[in-house]
Amino acid sequence: MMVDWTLYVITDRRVAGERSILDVVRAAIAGGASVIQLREKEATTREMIELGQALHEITRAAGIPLIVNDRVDVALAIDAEGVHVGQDDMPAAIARRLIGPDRILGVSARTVEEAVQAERDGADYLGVGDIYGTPTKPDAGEPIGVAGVAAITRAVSIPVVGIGGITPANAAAVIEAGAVGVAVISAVVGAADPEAAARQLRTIVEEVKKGRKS
Ligand code: TZP
Ligand code: MG
Repeated sequence: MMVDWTLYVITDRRVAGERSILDVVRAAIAGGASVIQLREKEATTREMIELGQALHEITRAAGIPLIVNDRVDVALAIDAEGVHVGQDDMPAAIARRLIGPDRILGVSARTVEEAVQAERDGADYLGVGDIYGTPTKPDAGEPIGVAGVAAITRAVSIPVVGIGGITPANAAAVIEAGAVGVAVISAVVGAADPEAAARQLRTIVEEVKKGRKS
């Protein structure tokens, strides 16, 4: 599956607040989100499945992939296009074995060493960060900055998506450092107007990518 990594939007019901996360995701897609990740750290398994099925209907209709954070079982149960594992989750090589060759495998990396190992273990793409310091993941560690992103993009040949504290003000630098897209929670899910926020981020990323090609 060819994936457009430009704007990768990650769910968080807590950040969505009073609003329905499904409505927020619909708006994000209308604004140009090209990948959706189901990431709900405080949901029960049953809630993950139900939310995942509802999200999958929306992403399928839009023709974009749904990736499930952490939970290989949930990804398989809802027939999601992919799964994303962190360094404390199921080892990437085992996740790859369980999901098979065709589903997308994403791995979080914050160092060159982790990135190279993830590529070897069968990752299709990397989520690299925390880049700028995030309000959303308390255990994200010290921000790695765009220099960290550049070092990793030089070391691997799979696509790198930047994550962590990304906003319209700092997104361009992530792409200039070699990432193919930006992954965000707050900047879209927490925005007053998620559709407009997504559109703005997408435009910024596309502008930098256009300049890189010519
Ligand atoms: N991994 C590294 S930073 C982060 C994750 C899941 C949170 C990103 O959220 P935000 O609100 O876009 O900074
Ligand atoms: Mg994880």
